[in-house]
Amino acid sequence: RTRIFSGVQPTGHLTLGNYLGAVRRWAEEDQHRAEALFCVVDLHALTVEHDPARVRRLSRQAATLLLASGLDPELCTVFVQSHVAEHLRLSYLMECTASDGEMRRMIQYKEKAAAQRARGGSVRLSLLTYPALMAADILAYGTHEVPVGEDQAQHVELTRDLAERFNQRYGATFVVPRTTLPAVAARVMDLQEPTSKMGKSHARTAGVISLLDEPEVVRKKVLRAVTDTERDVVYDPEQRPGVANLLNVLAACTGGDPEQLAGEYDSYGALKKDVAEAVVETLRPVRERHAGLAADPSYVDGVLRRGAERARALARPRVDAAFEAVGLLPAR
Ligand code: AQP
Repeated sequence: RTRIFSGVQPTGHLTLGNYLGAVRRWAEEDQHRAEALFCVVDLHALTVEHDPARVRRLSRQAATLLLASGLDPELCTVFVQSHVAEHLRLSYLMECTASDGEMRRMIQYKEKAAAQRARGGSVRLSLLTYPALMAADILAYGTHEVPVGEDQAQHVELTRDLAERFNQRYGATFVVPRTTLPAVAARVMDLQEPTSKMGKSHARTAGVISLLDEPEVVRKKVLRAVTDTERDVVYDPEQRPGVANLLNVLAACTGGDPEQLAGEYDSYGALKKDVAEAVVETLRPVRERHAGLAADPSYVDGVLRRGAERARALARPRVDAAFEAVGLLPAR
């Protein structure tokens, strides 16, 4: 059976970008057609400056939001990365497989390291080695498909390279996984800065829609989205990224096609109004289910405990085999 793995970092409140780019597909498609594992990747949240209490709170919130988004623990496995030690064990073998040059070439590393330095902070070594842990997350489960947004595609490509290299050196151990991207909204852009992706750790939230934003807040953010000085509505991501982003979001929420939708509008005002309502309606069930689940943290804890048990049982034999393959003496 096809196996699917993906994750989300508890570095902020989940955004519309996370939802349209990844989480919605996990719930609507992936969990129904494959053996799927979805993970709150809390160890990755430690690669940048962090506040322990906040990471803890956001980890639980992310798990709750995954369930609120429709992940069904009867259909898939939902768990927290740090609960399954196999990720860290295998991560070290991935560090022994990758070169420092290929880590330094990662766009996310370059961007986040530059931002960290610009703030006068130092760059954690784990930010550089992040893709090794991500490769371990994926490869530990014999994953075939990794449903992510476009920004993570480069890391999955590196994971493929590492899997192939490991298999070649030490014998067939890992499945070589592939990325799956959504048809539209693979990269939702910040509403205030439509040339940057909408990110959950952005300090300025005016351009970021959180899954838990009240409808009024969503409307205000969409109506204030930056467009351009043209008047006609045309789908042109290169020249007119703000409008293209709104059309992509509308298409993703309504199941339409962004170019075709452009033809249906003759003003930005009308387009924004429809985008705002489409987003509010898309997020409404998530917000409602979240309220119920957040009131029952012991249910969420139980899901995560069972999820971690299942994940551990799936990962352990493959990680043990990898340890043996590289020449480590098995513990008997
Ligand atoms: N703007 C986006 N558009 C489409 N997909 C997106 N994803 C993230 N942002 C967008 C996808 O959501 C999944 C979970 O993201 P993540 O938590 O693993 O990592 P991220 O890409 O680092 O997310 P953020 O929100 O931008 O966090 P920060 O600000 O910390 O970098 C992934 O599949 C991702 O592709």
